[in-house]
Amino acid sequence: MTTERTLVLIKPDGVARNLTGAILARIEAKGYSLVELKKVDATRELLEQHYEEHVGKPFYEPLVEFMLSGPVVAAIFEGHRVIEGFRSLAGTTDPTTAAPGTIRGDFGRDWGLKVQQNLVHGSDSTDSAEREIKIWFQ
Ligand code: DAT
Ligand code: MG
Repeated sequence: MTTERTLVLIKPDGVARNLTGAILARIEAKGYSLVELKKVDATRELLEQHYEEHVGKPFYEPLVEFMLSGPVVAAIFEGHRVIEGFRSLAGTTDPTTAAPGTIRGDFGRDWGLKVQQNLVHGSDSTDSAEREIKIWFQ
């Protein structure tokens, strides 16, 4: 068994709606362990690194503005296959159609803005988890 780690962010919409506890509880209830947790006011520099794969896309600037609109909660969770396990728990990117039972499907919807306000971020591979954990927890 290999213990894997992932970076989870509760985005400004999740924090502003007081869903931090509910979201963390779902991750713990699935069986993953909290390793680190902090509330952060992200900077543009930090977000440029975090979202470097999306630079130049039409939603990039609205995404960065959204992530700067309020505090974020950053967490590291650990467990066997936690990267894909958390992505499954989070649901697909568009919260309108994310499956019921997922975090995005149960708590999110489209607010008619240029960016999907979808409550959470989770690393999508072991490489991005390692990279993102370094960015948020140096
Ligand atoms: P995910 O967060 O599911 O990994 P992603 O990495 O492709 O999705 O995109 C990062 C974030 O950017 C995503 O959580 C919400 C926003 N986003 C992605 N695609 C979008 C689109 N077509 N329109 C608006 N916002 C989008
Ligand atoms: Mg992504």
